Amino acid sequence: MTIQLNRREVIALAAAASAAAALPRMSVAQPGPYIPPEKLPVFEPPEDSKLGPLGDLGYDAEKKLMVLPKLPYAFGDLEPSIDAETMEIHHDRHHKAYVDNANKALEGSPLAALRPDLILTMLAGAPTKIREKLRNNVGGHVNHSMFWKLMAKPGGGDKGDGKHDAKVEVGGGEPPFPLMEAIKLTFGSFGAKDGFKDQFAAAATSRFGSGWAWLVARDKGLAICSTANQDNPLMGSEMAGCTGSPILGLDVWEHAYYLKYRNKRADYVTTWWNVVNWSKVAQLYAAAMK
Ligand code: MN3
Repeated sequence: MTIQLNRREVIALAAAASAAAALPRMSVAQPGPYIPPEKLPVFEPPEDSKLGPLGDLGYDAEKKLMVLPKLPYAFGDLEPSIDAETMEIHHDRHHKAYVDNANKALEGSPLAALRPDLILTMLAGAPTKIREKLRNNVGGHVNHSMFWKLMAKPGGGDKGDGKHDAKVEVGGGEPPFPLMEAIKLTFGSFGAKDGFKDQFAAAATSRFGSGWAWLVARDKGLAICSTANQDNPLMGSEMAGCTGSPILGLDVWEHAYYLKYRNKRADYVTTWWNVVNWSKVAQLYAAAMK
């Protein structure tokens, strides 16, 4: 028999499991204190993480399983910014490992009934036994699912000049209105010295070790930040050191660039601008501003 849980029941179950796991360990004979259900902490994930415009982030709702999403382009399409071999290993091996390990961690957990992006929003309330595994692997899964969709074959960007088929997503160029105006307002300029691109690149290159650089929308404005490992701003500032709705993310783990760029992370960041899918970033921005 399959037990169908509604959203509220999933949340209550996760909270109960978390509270139980958080209880101090006692000797075997002593039962832990009873916590009445109404006293259990409630971790309420929002209806939407604002990542809706990205579509499926690699989740099979029927089977309640994370799945490796197909790339929206061929391995070699992002060359010369990112080489085909790096893309293949990054997607087929690294991302797949996050998916497999996320499913392993979620086995038997009511959290498996939630979309991966929503799991991130309520990670602080996840049972301590699996929290770090979810942090690393559901985090890794969402981060990479986002990353692939926020890039496109270089093409100068869709500037609305009629030279591009709107259905064909193109990388590079500049953000469309009104995101461009918001970027200029917040960071001074888009591409001029010390403007947005420089500030984002600084976040990417100064992240020590493995992590991500992010452009997030929060409080009706924009901010740049970076997170360690596979943390995502959706996890909140306490856990990720950064909060907001992520609208652009750059993977700065060595596996993302080392084959082609070796230790030159800054060069990888510089050429990465040529594959950024600004129309997708703009859609995330619009969703976050609602
Ligand atoms: Mn990666």
